[in-house]
Amino acid sequence: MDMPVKPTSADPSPTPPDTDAVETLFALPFADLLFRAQEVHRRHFDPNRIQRSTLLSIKTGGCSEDCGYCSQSARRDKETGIERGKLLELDEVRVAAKAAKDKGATRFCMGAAWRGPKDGDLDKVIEMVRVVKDLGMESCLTLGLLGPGQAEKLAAAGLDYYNHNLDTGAEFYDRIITTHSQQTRMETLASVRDAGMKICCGGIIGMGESRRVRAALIAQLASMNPPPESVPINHLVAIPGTPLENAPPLDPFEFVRTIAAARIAMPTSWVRLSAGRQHMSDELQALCFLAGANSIFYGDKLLTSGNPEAAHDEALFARLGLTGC
Ligand code: SAM
Ligand code: DTB
Ligand code: SF4
Repeated sequence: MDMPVKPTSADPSPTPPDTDAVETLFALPFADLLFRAQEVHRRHFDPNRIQRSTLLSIKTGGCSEDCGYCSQSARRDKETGIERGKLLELDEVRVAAKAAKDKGATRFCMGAAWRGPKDGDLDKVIEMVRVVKDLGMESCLTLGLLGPGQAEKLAAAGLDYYNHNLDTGAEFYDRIITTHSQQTRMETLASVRDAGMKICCGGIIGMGESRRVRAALIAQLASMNPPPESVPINHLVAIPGTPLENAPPLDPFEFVRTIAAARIAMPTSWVRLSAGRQHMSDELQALCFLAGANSIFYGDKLLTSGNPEAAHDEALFARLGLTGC
């Protein structure tokens, strides 16, 4: 039977759950939580189809911000060994996007280690968006905070998605990042929405936050009106030299619970099993798909860290009867 791969409007989303309600989901017996997530997932998506996005770092390192998980902050490039790069040339982007398309990715996401783009840089990035669109792929950018008029320029260039994560629950935010507030990120998200683009917004799990903080993050994402079309759930990649290199290990089932809670709270969003897959077993990834994840980053690199080889993902898809979309 053919199942819809796009959200349907037949079943309007109920009132989004608040933090208490999401915490109640987290506390369900594992089998009950996964059953609930599967029910919701199957109502809106084909459970056997997974969207694939490929990432490219178009400007690496030297960032002014102090996000505790990130290898690209200028404050610790000696400790992380990340070399500062210049903005990539258009041809480098074209070659990488074409290779991603040939491997089966349908969206190409370009990330820059900036607090936010300067207007001159934005013009160059807009040319990159055109290159991606000309290849027939969906485009996504993550450039940091946007200034006045910048979201409109990106929308006018045809950008499909802007990625800007809330990263963690509001009450935990200043334990991880001090150089900007979560509120400023909400303002950028509002400007992206007002300009008419789709939003990709999620967070990172495994930074030493409590379950309550994880539930608050999911509730905050679900309360956006409308919720983000794409919700990346990253597992912290504990990068040597960053303040979070020794973050306490997370119970893998707690990560699966977070995916399930995101799926139930945001029934029609694409939930992406994002950073951290390189350290996950195939079995754990399969549980994440059962919990309602239906998108991945695909290709052997994220921004500065590794990701499973495309051939490995293809083999996993074949073993699980999954196909791309
Ligand atoms: N500078 C821009 C910004 O901060 O929005 C764009 C690039 S930034 C690297 C994009 C996202 O990558 C972050 O918001 C964070 O969620 C994720 N990220 C960065 N480092 C990570 C890590 N070590 N583990 C998991 N996710 C990470
Ligand atoms: C997102 O939520 N995760 C991606 C993308 N959006 C930009 C980034 C993951 C970065 C993982 C660490 C690294 O490779 O430096
Ligand atoms: Fe800079 Fe983004 Fe890394 Fe924060 S997450 S240090 S803003 S590149």
